[in-house]
Amino acid sequence: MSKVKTLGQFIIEKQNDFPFAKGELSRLLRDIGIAAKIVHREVNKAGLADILGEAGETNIQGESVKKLDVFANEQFIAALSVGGECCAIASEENEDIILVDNEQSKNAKYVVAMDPLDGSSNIDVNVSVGTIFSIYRRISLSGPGTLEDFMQRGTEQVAAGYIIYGSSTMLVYTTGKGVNGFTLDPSIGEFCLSHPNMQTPKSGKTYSMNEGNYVHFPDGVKKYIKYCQEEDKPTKRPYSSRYIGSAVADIHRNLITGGIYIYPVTASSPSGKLRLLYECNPLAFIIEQAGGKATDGYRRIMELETKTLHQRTPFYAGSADMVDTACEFMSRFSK
Ligand code: P6P
Repeated sequence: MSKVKTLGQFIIEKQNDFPFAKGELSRLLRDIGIAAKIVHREVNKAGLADILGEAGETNIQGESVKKLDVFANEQFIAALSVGGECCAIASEENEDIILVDNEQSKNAKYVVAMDPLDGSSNIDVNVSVGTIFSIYRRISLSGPGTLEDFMQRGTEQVAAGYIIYGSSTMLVYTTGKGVNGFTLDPSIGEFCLSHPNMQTPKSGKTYSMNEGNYVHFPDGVKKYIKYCQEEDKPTKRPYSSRYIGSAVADIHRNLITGGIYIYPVTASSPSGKLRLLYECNPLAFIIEQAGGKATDGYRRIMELETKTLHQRTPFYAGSADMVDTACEFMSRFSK
């Protein structure tokens, strides 16, 4: 056990990196870790729906069974509310912000934006899914949080992370001083440091996108796909196409092995599909901190103006050299 460093130990240790830290952010990250363990437990038995009951029905214990994204949303809201360090929450599952109005929370320093269970349609086929979170300092001075507290650029994020519920459950986060990954050891119920100081390769051999939308892709993306498929040994092409349909899983794989994830504008998603506030900005923060890049095809994701809670954006993210090449194609062929 002596070699194992738990998430809690790591957070406290790193708290000293912030001279004025009084522990609020540390407690906020701890609260997220607690909810992640509860969601992990439910995600990992989702396949037992026949026994446990389908969403919207009651299980053999007579309890109502919730859809897992609803369950995950409730767990993260509960953990953040009880923890007292967050005054408002924005969630993919909720149209409007959720005010945390208990005595301790309403003057808390932070707000949290999250996608509680991204890719949840994959649950039924046992494919990895994830939670994405983004933490900002509030702009409003005191009292209940406000919508304005969330209308900040990604560069203002204090911390960001994701939890991937896959062959193992991992929590990966950054506070702006590098990226660290923790793997849940269910035997002790702790996230343990397994991927210290994660750095993504400058280039890779994987491109991830839903090529089923090819006919509606911008010309720059079409040209980039053909570039990925050309034979060229010096640049290790052709690349491999790997697309899981769960951004956290695709981004996590590409973060480790190198690669690029692209969700461009399409006919059904003319502004892109992914959400700026609680998907693209937090993933971009992590990817940049690991040495990668994240753009909308032209501009740095984290510099885009956040105008609405559920605003969508095209997303080109991953190994720096691959994102640069894809954006060159966009500049040349899709001005
Ligand atoms: P499509 C999941 O719904 C998600 O938001 C991302 O996690 C994933 O990469 C993408 O949408 C999949 O979308 O249109 O390819 O099925």
